[in-house]
Amino acid sequence: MPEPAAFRSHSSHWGAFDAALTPAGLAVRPDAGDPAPAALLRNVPAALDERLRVLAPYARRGWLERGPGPDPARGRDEYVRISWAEALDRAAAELDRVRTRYGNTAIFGGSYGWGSAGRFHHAQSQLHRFLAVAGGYVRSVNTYSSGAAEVLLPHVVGDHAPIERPTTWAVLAEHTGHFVCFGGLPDKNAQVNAGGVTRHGMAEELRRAKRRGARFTLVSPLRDDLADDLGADWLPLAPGTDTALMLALCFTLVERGLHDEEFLHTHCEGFPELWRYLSGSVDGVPKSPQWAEARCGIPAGKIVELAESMAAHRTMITVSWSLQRSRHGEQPLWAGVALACVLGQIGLPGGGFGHGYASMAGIGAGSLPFPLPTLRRGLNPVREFIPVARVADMLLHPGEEYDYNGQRLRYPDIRLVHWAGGNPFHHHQDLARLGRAFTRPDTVLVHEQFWTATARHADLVLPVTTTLEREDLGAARQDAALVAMARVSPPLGEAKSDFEILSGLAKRLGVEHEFTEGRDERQWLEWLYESWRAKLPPEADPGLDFAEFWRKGRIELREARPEHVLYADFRADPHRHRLPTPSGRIELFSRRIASFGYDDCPGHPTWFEPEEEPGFPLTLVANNPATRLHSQLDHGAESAGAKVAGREPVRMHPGDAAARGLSTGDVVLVRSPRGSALAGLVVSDAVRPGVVQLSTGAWFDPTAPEVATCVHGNPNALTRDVGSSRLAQGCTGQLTRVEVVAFRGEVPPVRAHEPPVPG
Ligand SMILES: Nc1nc2c(c(=O)[nH]1)N[C@H]1C(S)=C(S)[C@@H](COP(=O)(O)OP(=O)(O)OC[C@H]3O[C@@H](n4cnc5c(=O)[nH]c(N)nc54)[C@H](O)[C@@H]3O)O[C@H]1N2
Ligand SMILES: Nc1nc2c(c(=O)[nH]1)N[C@H]1C(S)=C(S)[C@@H](COP(=O)(O)OP(=O)(O)OC[C@H]3O[C@@H](n4cnc5c(=O)[nH]c(N)nc54)[C@H](O)[C@@H]3O)O[C@H]1N2
Ligand SMILES: [Mo]
Repeated sequence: MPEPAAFRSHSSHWGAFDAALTPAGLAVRPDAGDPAPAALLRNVPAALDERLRVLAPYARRGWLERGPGPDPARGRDEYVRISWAEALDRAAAELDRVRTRYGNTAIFGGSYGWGSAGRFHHAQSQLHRFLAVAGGYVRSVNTYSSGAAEVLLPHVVGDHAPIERPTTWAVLAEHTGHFVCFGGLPDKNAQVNAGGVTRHGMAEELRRAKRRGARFTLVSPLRDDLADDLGADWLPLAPGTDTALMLALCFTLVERGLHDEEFLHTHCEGFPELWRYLSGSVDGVPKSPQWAEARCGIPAGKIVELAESMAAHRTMITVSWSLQRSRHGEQPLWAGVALACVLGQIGLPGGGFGHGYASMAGIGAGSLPFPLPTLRRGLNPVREFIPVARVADMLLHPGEEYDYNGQRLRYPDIRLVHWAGGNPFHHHQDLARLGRAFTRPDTVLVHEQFWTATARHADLVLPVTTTLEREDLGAARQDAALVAMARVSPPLGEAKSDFEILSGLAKRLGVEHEFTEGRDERQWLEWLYESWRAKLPPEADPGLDFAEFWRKGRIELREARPEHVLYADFRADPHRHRLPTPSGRIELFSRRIASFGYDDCPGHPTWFEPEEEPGFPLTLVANNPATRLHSQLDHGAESAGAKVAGREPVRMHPGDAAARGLSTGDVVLVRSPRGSALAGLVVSDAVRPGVVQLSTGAWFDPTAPEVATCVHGNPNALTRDVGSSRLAQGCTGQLTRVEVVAFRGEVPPVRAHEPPVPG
């Protein structure tokens, strides 16, 4: 009998687990206390798959031979293996050349991306700390996740409370009578939480509500955005038309006297302005159920019935982040808030609205009352920033002006891009355009674990360890445990941690001590733990020193999930508990937004007719993937097992498939005005007619451009690179107009999972 493998505690954005290295590869066991471990755990062993790992530092041949400078070959060049010493010397010399010659405003260190779980080896924080001590960098603000919401919510409710302190699941399970779910509450997304999750509890809480008799309405183009057994009434609306439906619900409630006039008067600012628009006195168009039916495809009778049920029950309106990740994405969120105000249940247990339930496992799970061990990022002396999704505009249009949240800003002139922990050649829109943008800088530095499309656009690729090859502390604000993330494998090849790489660069730039503060990795973990512990309130002290914690593997941070109702105080006394908005109330009309004069984001929730693209009759939903986290571990078992004909599955309604002569298993060409992608067809009546769904994250594969922009099925080959509006400039990747046709001819192989260098 072989020795039983030693399982050690570990964690990921999709859950805690135990892992052991065995002769047969990495063995992964879900955390024993997790009631619903994520299927994504099946991808974890692929982290140690050597074929796709960057195993040594590499330089792009053109950059090595011709030196720094804009280069159209970036993205299609060869790579040359170099030593660590040479890689670090060259990277440090180039950082120094750029900052000396052009100043630190020529360095883009936004470096957006999820990286891995772990409080210390958080790639973006490490990079920001390093660039700050090296003189500063242009940063990015807001996220791809909820960029429109992050800018809009402070205008409407004063801060980000609906995302940071939502009513907890425990309260909803107990009190909500009717869940009205715009964008659903998909189990697939609640697998994930930034930083980790030790207890996947949402499904359980929804079932508790169901057993109590709660009713569910799913408003989404996809039927599987809410678990089957909840027995939801499915309203399959046309994507991008929620605002029309919400405005008509408001209209109906008021017209039938089902609105809460007092709440609108005492707790809201600007309902009279909104009503002038809803009633049609502004534009001659009442926002009636018939008006909405023509736009969203939900029958007027159904809309009236829904309005009546919402008024008759304790109703929670949930708006998923996906709704705001599109053109005019500010509007459905604002209209959702307005709808909740018209109903008047905000601040009541189980009533009101929520934004992002199920978009992340932690939303509604409650929040720790104290901070977590956190790496300080340091002070960045550079003031320039961009809204995160304007990265290609920045590289293509240095010096050009644009609008953002009432400010007129100018794009900086970037010479050096430094990225660690993100994959823009998966996450950004219109990847062919991003490819052109990436030819512009003098130098692109990328720290990566895998030969991703972003690594293949770098001039220097610096190989990074995965969490399995290093030690860290795993925890998230919305979770209840601190996990010792033990090392379970030696580093693959010559991989180093981001910390080690950046320490090497800092040394060469003469700021080693400022960066490391004289600690090695183990000492940092110990210091983060002990200094965190010292600041905890006595009742929260775990009573273990670092060595004891590390041996134990885990600390439970809190016993029970707290019960919290968003805006309970504000409801009870809107004068004592004013919201931090200009009026102190919820702003259904914002004088401040109106004063910006933006035609694409006026002073109250407004319907915009969709921008048609003739010849592209279908709407593509490019949602987050069920089988992986973004592009991470796309080659893992769970992700690979769902591919069709070796490509990302694209789902289509049977009627649309029949009209095009298509069936399940076909390789299809998805086209948009921006580009094209090959994908594998799945015919399904869970998809509304007129809609196709192709999730994000298949590794971008531009190796057969004569056939398609991407032959593997990354939807960002198709999406449009435009901001949500001049207000928020948020990511709009969720929705795009496309056509789908049968692919005829020889199907090119997928090369995304073949490294560009000899193995
Ligand atoms: N069309 C469309 N596009 C979208 C979306 C959409 O809905 N539609 N959604 C958007 C959203 S919400 C998001 S959040 C983004 C996600 O976009 P990203 O966060 O960029 O996606 P990931 O695949 O998680 O990329 C993380 C990368 O970091 C690497 N990595 C992991 N750990 C480490 C580490 O320790 N060090 C280093 N150096 N690297 C590491 C991984 O290998 C991976 O390549 O995508 C966005 N893109
Ligand atoms: N498994 C898994 N989970 C994840 C992630 C992942 O990559 N994989 N990513 C994480 C991240 S970073 C984020 S930000 C969140 C994202 O959280 P969300 O933005 O909520 O997730 P999506 O899957 O993009 O969209 C949710 C659903 O909205 C529906 N939808 C799309 N457009 C419309 C519309 O116009 N109207 C209506 N009513 N519905 C619409 C789609 O059918 C889609 O399935 O997910 C997180 N969770
Ligand atoms: Mo996200």
